[in-house]
Amino acid sequence: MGTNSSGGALVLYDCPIAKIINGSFSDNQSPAGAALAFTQYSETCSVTLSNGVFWGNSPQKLITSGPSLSVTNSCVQQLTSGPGNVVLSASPFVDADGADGTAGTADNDLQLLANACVNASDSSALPQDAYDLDGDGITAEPVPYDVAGQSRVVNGALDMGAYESRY
Ligand SMILES: [Ca+2]
Ligand SMILES: [Ca+2]
Ligand SMILES: [Ca+2]
Repeated sequence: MGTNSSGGALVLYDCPIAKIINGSFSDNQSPAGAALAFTQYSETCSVTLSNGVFWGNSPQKLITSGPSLSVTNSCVQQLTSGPGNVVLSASPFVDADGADGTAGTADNDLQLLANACVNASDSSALPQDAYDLDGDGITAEPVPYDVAGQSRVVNGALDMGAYESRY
């Protein structure tokens, strides 16, 4: 969650070649690209969003414009072409602004409700466990944990977003 003049959550400068995998973007506000913005880009740049969840960002739901942008296997609030995307009609999160009703504070819960974002993303997009987070001596395996330190893949299939649900 963020508020910025350009790119509420993230601004990519110059010619980004970026892959953003399993991110959860909620309640970001910016006049230029609510969740993401790009500056000084050219159309030869390439940004891939895979397995993400985007909800409640405003005024634009995702971005206004940018380089070649590929959105795949993500839960989105507006129609986005690309394989595996799911268009949401309600918040996918347990409680995005928490008990205090304010986004971006410690009581927010961006874990997934039982919905179409669960078990519907692409585990082959997960990065390698380069830092051997699970200490098994194997780096040539997918990242084993979600953002909360729980198992990254549960019930045999990867969820969209930063938190893996128990569903
Ligand atoms: Ca809150
Ligand atoms: Ca490992
Ligand atoms: Ca799962």
